[in-house]
This record gives sequence, C-alpha cells and structure tokens, in this order.
Amino acid sequence: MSDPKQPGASAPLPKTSVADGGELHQRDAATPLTTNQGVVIADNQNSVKSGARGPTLLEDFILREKITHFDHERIPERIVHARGSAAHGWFQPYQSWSDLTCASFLADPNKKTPVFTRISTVAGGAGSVDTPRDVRGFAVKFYTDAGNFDLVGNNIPVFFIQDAIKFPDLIHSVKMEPDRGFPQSATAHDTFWDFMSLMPEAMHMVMWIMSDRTIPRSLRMVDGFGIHTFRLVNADGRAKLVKFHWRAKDGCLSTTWDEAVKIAGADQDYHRRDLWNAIERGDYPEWELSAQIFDDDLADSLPYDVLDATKLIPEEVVPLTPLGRMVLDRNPDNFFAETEQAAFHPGHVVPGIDFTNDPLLQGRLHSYLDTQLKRLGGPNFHEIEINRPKCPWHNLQRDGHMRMRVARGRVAYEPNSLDPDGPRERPDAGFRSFPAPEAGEKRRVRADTFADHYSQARLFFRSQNEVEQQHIIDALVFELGMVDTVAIRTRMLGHLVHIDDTLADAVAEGLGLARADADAITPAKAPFDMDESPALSLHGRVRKTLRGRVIAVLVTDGVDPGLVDALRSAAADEGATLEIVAEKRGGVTDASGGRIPADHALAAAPSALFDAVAVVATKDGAEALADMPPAVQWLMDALNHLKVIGNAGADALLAKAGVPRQGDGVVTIGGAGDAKGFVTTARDEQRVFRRPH
Ligand code: HDE
Repeated sequence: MSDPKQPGASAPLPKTSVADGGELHQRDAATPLTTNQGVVIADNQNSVKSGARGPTLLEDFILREKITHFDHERIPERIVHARGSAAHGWFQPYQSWSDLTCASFLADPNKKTPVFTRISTVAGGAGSVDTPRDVRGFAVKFYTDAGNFDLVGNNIPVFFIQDAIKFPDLIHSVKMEPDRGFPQSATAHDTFWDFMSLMPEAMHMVMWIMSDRTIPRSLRMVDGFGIHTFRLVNADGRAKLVKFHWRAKDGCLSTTWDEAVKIAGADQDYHRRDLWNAIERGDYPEWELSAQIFDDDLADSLPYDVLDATKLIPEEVVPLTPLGRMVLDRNPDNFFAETEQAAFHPGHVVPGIDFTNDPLLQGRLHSYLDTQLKRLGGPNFHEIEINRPKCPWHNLQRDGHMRMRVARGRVAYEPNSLDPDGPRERPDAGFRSFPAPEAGEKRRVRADTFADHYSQARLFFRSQNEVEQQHIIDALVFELGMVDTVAIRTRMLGHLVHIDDTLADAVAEGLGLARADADAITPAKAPFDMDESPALSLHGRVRKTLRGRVIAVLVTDGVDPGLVDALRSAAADEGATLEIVAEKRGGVTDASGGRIPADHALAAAPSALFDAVAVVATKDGAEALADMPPAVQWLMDALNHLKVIGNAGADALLAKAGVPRQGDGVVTIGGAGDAKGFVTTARDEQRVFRRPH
C-alpha cells in the first residue's frame, strides 16, 4: 500500500487548519467567529431587533451578510456529469518516456505529480442517485510542473456520436424530458431511445451502455479511457498517435441490475460513500495509465478511422503499454471548494501532448472553457485553489470577475520595454502545436471513413461471454420495454438485426415482437466481421481480490465470538473489511456474555450493499431470523445478486430464503477453522455467474 507521506505525495492538511487563499491559518479553541470583513461576532443566535418582540432592523449587517452569502451558496450544476465524487492523489511513471513525449510528468520515474480525479455519472443532476445505468466520467487533472494537463475521459472507450454538433441533441434526449421533468438519471425512456434509434453511429456505444460497464460496483472498480486519439510529441518534434487507458488495479466489477436498483433505494450515495470510506480506511484506489501507441501508417491500414470516437482499436491489434500508476490517497477537505469547483478541460494540455482532428474532440475544446465561464462565473476560474497550477504562471491577462491575484506594475502588454523582467514567450520550451499539414474544402461534411456503424457493435457483442451477452439482451429488453412508442422499439430492432442475429431474436422475443416487426434499415456501409477481442470481456478480466471489499456478517444472540473474530481476521488477511449486521443497531450478546456491536441494523443494510455475506446464528437465532421478512429478503437478494454466502448455523434461514445449503458459492462454516475457506471462496468467485439470475 502506498505511503501518502512519501516525498512528492500531497500531504493531508492538518485537521485543525483551513486553507484560505493559499495561506494556512492555525485555529485553536479561542478562535473567534467573525464576519467576512473580520469583525468578531458577539451573538450568532439572535438578529438585531427593536425591542425583544419588535421588528428586525435592516441595519443588522451581520444577519444580512450571512443570509446573502447563504442565498448564493449554489452555482449552476454541470449540464452533464453533475453528480460526481473526487479525490486527491498522485501519478508516477514507471520509467522515463522521453523518447515518446516531452511531457514532463512522464519523464522521470522518481517524480510524483499531484492529481485530482473526479468520477461521475452523466445524466442525473447533482443530487441524483449513484447507481443508475449510466456511463461514468473519469476526469484527471495532473498538476504537472509544466502546467495542468486534464485527461477528461469516460469508463467506456467509445462515444455515442461522431461530431460535436450532435452533443446538445444527445444530452437533451437522455436528460429528463423537458415537459414533465422526469425521468431523472435514466436512459429507459422514449426520448433517449428515439434519438438512439435515429443515430446508427451510436450502435457501438449502445452495446457498451447495455453491458455491465454502466452498473459498476464501485467508482474504484471502473476503468477509464481518453477515447479520442491524441498525439504524443517528443523533444525532437516526432509524434506518435495515442489512445489513453486507465486500468483499475483491483479490476472492474459490476452489480446486477436488480442490485443496482436496490442499492439506489438503500443508499443513494453508495459510490460516493464507498470512495470516501475506502480512502479514509487507507484502501487507496489505484489505476494504471496505459497507452495504445501507434503511427499514421498503422492508422491508415485499419478498416475504421482513428479520428472516429465511435470506434476503438482492439488491444489485440495495438496492445497496451503501461506508462505509470495513479493512487488516490486523500479525500477533499471541502466538497464544494474542490469537487464542485474543479474545472476540467480537454484543452488543458502540456508540451508533449497534442490533439488530433477528431471532430468530437475539436468541439469539446470549445465547450469546456465556455462551460467554466458560466459555471464558475468568469475568466478567473483558474485562480480557484483546486484549478490553480502548482507550477509558476505569469502572463499579462488582467482583471475580470473575482480576480484574486494582485498584479503589480504598469505593464500589461507585450512586447514592452518598460518591464524587462516581465514574462516573455519562450520558443525553446513553450507549447508548440504539432505541425500536421491541413488542407481541404470548407464544407459541412462527415468523412466516408466514418460510415460503418455496425461492425464494431458486432465485434463488442460477439466478444462477450454468454452471461455478458445475456445481460446486454436483458438490459435492452428492460430499457426498450420502458419505451411507450412502438415505432421506436421496432426501429431499434431494425438496428440490432445488423449487429447480431441471436441478439436481435432474443430482444424481439423479450419485447413480445417478431423479428419481422423490425424496421428495414439499410446501413450506409455493409458491416463486416472482425476478429473477436477477448480483451473486451469484463468477466475475463475480473481480478480475484477482496482488497477494499466489504463482507457483511448477520449475527444473532448467543453466537461464538471466536468465529466472528476468525471471520474478521480472515477478511483482513485478504484486505477486506468485515461489518456486522444485527436485527438491532445495538448489536447482540455472544455465547460468552460479551457484546458484539453492530455496524448496521438489518433494516438499514440490505445485502446489496456488500460484496459477500455470511449468517452466523444459533439454532434459535436462525429460526427467529426465518420469521423476519427483512432477514429472508437479505439472503434471497444475496443469492440473486450472485454473492458468495457463508452459512454458520443458519439452515433455517437458508431454507426459508430458498438458498441451497451447499455449493455454487454457498459455503458451510462449521467453526473458526472454516472462516478462511469462506473468505477465499468469496475472493476467487467474486460473483457466482453460474447461478440462474
Ligand atoms: Fe464532456 N462535457 N462533452 N465528454 N465531459 C462536460 O464540462 C461536452 C464528452 C466528460 O468531472 C462539461 O465542466 C461536449 C466525451 C467528463 O467535471 C461540458 C461533448 C467525453 C465530464 C461538456 C462532450 C466526455 C464532462 C459539463 C461532445 C469522454 C465531467 C461540465 C463534443 C471522453 C468533468 C464541464 C468533471 C463534462 C461538453 C463529450 C467526458 C458541457 C460538447 C466524448 C468526464 O463542457
């Protein structure tokens, strides 16, 4: 586990200090409460009145300042990715990559670059639930010593559309419908599928969003992708094309759909809480930054265009080169100041990294700067602490809303002769665009090389295992089943026919349609079969680890405390945490008369919230649980959500919940000696996909 106190890691602020304008002010018990002007407040309970029962006076500047500030506490939420959670950490390359790029954060294996990473959902508002079916944003701000670099990606390597001009339409279709104001944070409605069904280019992304990638177990267990093709440029000006990937060290893991729905009801902050708690516990999430590096010749040889964000390059064609690792080891001190005010922008690049002509990326280069002006209120958002570079920065920009820097001197222009020490351009070290030759007619046009919309959708579907394919089918049946307009369902079916026959037939069957009901759609370009890419299967890449996972043990009065301790230490040996669930929050009395405190009351902690579960009960206790509907539901859900289940004396409850007593991820725990076996089964199985579900 990484040490946050190592040199280069961002050290946590002392708990008794506040960061204010970059200065630390120590506080102690005698620190007075003041107004924003520094006037000490004598009474923070009562406003100034004319007589005890008289009117409040307008002159009460303390009241007015406080209420006015409160009235303005919100800023516009992000139009997309409004709901997100973030943490601080660092990035360190494995070696020097200076032959590839002059980006300074990739040059020195001994250098740690501070980062701030925000992972988000796309469609819902800032207060929406954490577990809808949705893409996750994956935005990393590197505070490099050559300026800030933002890698603003998603947890899926492709996107819905090919040209930025369609983005407002896409987002309007997925957000709540404008007349009725619902549904919040859901793709399962008419306007979204209407738009999808009219956008053949979205079909590859449709396959991804209907897969388990969009219902992650934890923000710590998602991969990230830069999506677009970028350029890495070295000091000699030589460039390579590159696609960035973040690989979660503990692997990707997803919930089942039913589980995601139940989590949404039980804990709408599930992902935010999980990330926060993991970092507080010292289970620092970690990702490996990798890159697919290739040149123009290879790009030209591919049967799709690397400038088309609806296409990926299979890893079997261009393998990943691991560049370095990122560890998130510090929670924000203040959600608003940091997570909410963080301004990411794909246009924040550093020397050594450059853009390509991907028309989606080009549109983003406008949008993010524009959005920050509105959201953060003006052109000085880079002066807000979370956005400020950590390297020196000097220029001749001046003034504007909320300017914080006090620039000195009379010279705010260049060239000048009056300020010889003022900032000057540096041709030797400054950012230089890669001199890609460009020429062409000025036209509103889409390249012919972008015209194949089905081959990669087919590639993705066929590269999934049977269980994963079934999940995609189930998700499509569910989502299209929520669409009221029949014509949208049949139009979508018309697209699925071009992707895969089994898929189209199964979805038609699930919707109660016949294959013949599918709209006749003529592809702009006939799809072709590509070699399957096993790397696209999530299940193929699940990691057998319990690091940072949570195991719940449901206990009753009279249980053996030694067994509970054995389970706790077996879990700890695997890096997992054990949490006790009991009928009452006060806990239970064990066989030796001691107390086992509970972390959760049963009614507040459905098994959906945990990675694996065990029931440790006496015979009487198990019979009592079997009479409690929440306990029966707890175990039924654990079974249906494919969790490994440990059974210590709980036969009566298992029988009532319809859980088999042994096998398929159900482990008998006869005594303390079996604790390890249960925990290692949970580690090795992760999710028991063999079970019917
Ligand atoms: Fe974004 N996107 N986007 N997007 N996006 C925003 O910027 C936009 C796209 C992504 O944690 C906004 O600061 C356009 C692709 C993330 O703060 C906005 C287009 C990818 C985040 C915006 C795209 C993303 C955003 C809203 C089509 C994956 C959250 C608030 C051309 C590579 C960053 C903000 C955070 C946020 C525009 C497409 C990822 C409106 C116009 C493709 C992770 O500027």
